[in-house]
Amino acid sequence: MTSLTLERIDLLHVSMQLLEPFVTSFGPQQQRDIVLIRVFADGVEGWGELVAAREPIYSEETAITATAMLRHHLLGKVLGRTVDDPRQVDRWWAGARGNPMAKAAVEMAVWDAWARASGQSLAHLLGGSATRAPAGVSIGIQDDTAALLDRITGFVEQGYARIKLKIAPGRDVAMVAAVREQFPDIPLTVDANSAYTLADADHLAQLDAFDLMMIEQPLAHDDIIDHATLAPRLQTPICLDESIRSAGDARRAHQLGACRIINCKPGRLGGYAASLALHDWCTAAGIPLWVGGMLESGVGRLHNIALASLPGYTLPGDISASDRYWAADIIDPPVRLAPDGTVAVPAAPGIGHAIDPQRLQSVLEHTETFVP
Ligand code: NPQ
Ligand code: MG
Repeated sequence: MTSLTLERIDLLHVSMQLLEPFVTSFGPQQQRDIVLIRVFADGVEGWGELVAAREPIYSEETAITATAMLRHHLLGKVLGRTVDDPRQVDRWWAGARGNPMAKAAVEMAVWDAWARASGQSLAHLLGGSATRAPAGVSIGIQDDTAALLDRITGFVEQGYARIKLKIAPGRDVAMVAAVREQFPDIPLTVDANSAYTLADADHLAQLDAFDLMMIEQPLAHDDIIDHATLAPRLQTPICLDESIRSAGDARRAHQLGACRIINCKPGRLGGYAASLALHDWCTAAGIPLWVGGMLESGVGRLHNIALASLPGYTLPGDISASDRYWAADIIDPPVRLAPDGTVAVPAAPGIGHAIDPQRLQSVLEHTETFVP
């Protein structure tokens, strides 16, 4: 296959209720307003997912701002164009700064369309070769430690390869100590989502006693320099999430000693071109990577799993099964966790699972269609 012309792009506005509120240092989230992107190109469809939250909590983008950017600034740069290589899409955004989640949603849909049109899995198109990927689970802040221990027991019984706890001031050292006492051997990490400052360095160092794989984003969402000051005061490796928005950020963070591990969320990076650049740079520099999660529907979930098949993704990702978040996912079949703690990397063309039309209809609020 040599080219695809982007004839039409739909924005499908869906609203999905999480099985349970997901509580982080940002506060509780119960409803996901998800915008799915469907591109039509030469008889194939491609699907992407806009991962911005309803409120500007994780980053400045929201479902509303990202949709406005698509309508007014971004879709016009791609509609009607012919792709010879899916890497081109990222270059078409030149001149439009920021808004990585909006850009990623469309770019990823084009990669899916390209993979389907060329009869290959998205994982293969991206350069991945793993057929299964280890899945971790991220557990929100619970009402009390007993409830947390209960949740962990359930996920450990399901076989998850790694447990991640959300921490915040007042819900950290004692809570992690109780978890470690009950689960001495599970691979365990914590994610602070920027809830601390450098003044908490001695307090955070108490977490060194619990053999954590990493502490994720302890300091400000846009900081690299203070993380470099914190890092030598902790034995626990720092993983950066929010503050790595490009391969260049990874290079700068590495140079300063701000982190030893990075998670990649294609939405945060602006899509696959940037995610592949991050992957290649981190692999060359010896920085372990894992794929993060944004409480995606099955569409975004399958994109994340395809990315996790690349060789640099050596740590379990937040690529949980569909039933971690949804009573019924919009993909058919849903993503399932195997007892060995892995999920399958689909081998079928594109993202590899069908969209369930009835399920989609039941969560769809409205559709916008754009043509050149
Ligand atoms: C993280 N995700 O790694 C994020 C944070 C996060 C699975 O822990 C709505 C949309 C609410 C995206 C809450 C996980 C969210 C969100 C938290 C992302 O930091
Ligand atoms: Mg995180």
